[in-house]
Amino acid sequence: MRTPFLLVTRSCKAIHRLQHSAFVSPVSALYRHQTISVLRNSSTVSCKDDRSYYITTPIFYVNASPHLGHLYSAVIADCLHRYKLLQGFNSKFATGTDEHGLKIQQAAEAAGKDPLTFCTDVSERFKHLFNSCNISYTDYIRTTEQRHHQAVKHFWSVLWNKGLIYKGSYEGWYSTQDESFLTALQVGDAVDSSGNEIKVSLESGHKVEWMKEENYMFRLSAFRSQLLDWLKGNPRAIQPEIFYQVVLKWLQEDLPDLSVSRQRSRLQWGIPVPGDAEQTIYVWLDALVNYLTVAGYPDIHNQWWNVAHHIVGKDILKFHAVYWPAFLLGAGLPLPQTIYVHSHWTVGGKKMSKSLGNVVDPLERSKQFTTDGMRYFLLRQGVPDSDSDYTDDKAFKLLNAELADSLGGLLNRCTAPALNPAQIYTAFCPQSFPSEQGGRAVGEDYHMLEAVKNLPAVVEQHYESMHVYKALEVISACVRQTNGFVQRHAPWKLERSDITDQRWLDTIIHVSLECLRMYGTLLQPVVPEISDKLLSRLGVQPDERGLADVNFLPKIRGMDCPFEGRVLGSDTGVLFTRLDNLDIDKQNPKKTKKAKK
Ligand code: ME8
Repeated sequence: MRTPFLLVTRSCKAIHRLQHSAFVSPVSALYRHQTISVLRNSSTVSCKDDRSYYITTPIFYVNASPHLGHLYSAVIADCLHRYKLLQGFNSKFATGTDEHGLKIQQAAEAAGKDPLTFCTDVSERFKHLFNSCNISYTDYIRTTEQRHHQAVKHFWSVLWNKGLIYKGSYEGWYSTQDESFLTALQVGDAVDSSGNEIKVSLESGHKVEWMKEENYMFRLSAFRSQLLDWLKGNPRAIQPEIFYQVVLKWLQEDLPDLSVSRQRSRLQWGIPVPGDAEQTIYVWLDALVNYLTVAGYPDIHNQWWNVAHHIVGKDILKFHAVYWPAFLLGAGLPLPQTIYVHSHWTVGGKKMSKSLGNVVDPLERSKQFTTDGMRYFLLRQGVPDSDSDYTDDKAFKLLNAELADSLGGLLNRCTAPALNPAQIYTAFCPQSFPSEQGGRAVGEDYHMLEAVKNLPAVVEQHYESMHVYKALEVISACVRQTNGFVQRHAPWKLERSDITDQRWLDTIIHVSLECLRMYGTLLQPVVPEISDKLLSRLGVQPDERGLADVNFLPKIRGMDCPFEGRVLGSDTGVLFTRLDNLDIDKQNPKKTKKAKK
């Protein structure tokens, strides 16, 4: 039974190596693409059923409404999920809400609602945002669900039965806002808005309080060397690398045992410790187990749990890269394959906060910029390694330049009735554009073809490492090159009555449509609606949109092009309507002004 699986795995690796070699050697002949494409096709067939992929977002606290940063976490995960589906993986994608803990208990009290009603209301707001923004989750988990309670209790019992949890007492700092315990070194002095001296977390800036209570402790200290071994043996387990280094550093410092419960008298809103009704399970232990709950823990989690990848913001790295792997090692479960970490969005250079009045509502913005516009902006401008700054002005300029003018303009040119009166995928003429120079195409045109041919491998590498902005950067550069190609040869100036001119005109359009087909296919994970519109207009059917089908410009290699001669799709609508920034200012005068300060 084992051999076929190994064979499949090896063949997938071989394909990956080949794709990589195509990327590092851009001078490769156009023929090589064909080889890769055939292999890709076979890889999809042979690996499909064996290739599962499980991606998660953090589950979001329901103490406040969703903001731009939350949507960012979800859009990154959605992009990777869609990309894996395009590669032929069987992908599972979980998101949801984190509903227990003191912070939620207090927020519900302040709202005058019972906690569950309060959680349901806010959880629905997250769900609504994600549905509106095409976040194609396959499971939406709420920690108040029964299936999750069962998973957490089971997980706790496993740790308890292994002697990894003991009754002790905790004395130290606690931040309710972060639901986190802190050492004296992590705490500093500050003054609150009423002028009172307070202690705050140096990392988050949130207020901390001294607490002393009897509770259960997890033997975190016992896992330090195992965690170090894991990371040293898996240098790509935490990406980007700067965050991997941060975690290594943490593990070289003191790693005290961790309090994993709170007294029920202080925290009622949570899952009781099995066998001790006086204690409530610590909200982070409860929350982290959500990833297992969705995988089907404790009964049927193996298929998904072996292939888990987490997307997390930088502020919750320690919980995911230290506590969570330690809990999993304790429970005898595999560790996540990758923890992808992203940095934060600031607004006008400042941290988003209610008191500054600069919280960006992603739902409102996605109505102004369109859902795909919002997704494109976040992924094009969001850099995982460092914080990115949001302004409306940046968004509208970027979207107008890259989606409306560059990509939309290119489609318009190739499909305009003036240049393409038959409204078809025009024919490619090998005499006009031979595989080696000698026809009417010039050196720059061959460079463009080389860049577009290599695009899938380059984009794939960037998607795999969560550097989506780099993938979009190279796609955008290719779109510009294709516009340059059209501009250079000015097909509108060609003499249609001359048969060679007509053939060259058709070839220019054919090559541009092939480029657009590549862009539409590769952009699907980022802008699914725009890509659908683009590919439909090119007449590319839904079953021709996988990464294995992307075979670029086969005619130049003397092969058939299945699209040549096809009638274009009938939707002639604009791909992305130019945004008017005055509209944004009018609709949202106060917030826009503040954001620009
Ligand atoms: O931390 N920019 O939930 P959360 C980008 N419930 N991302 C941001 C951001 C910003 N300005 N602000 C927050 C929790 N985020 C826990 C997770 S998982 C088992 C439990 C990101 O609602 C943040 O980094 O406070 C995190 O990844 C996510 O939003 C959820 O934050």
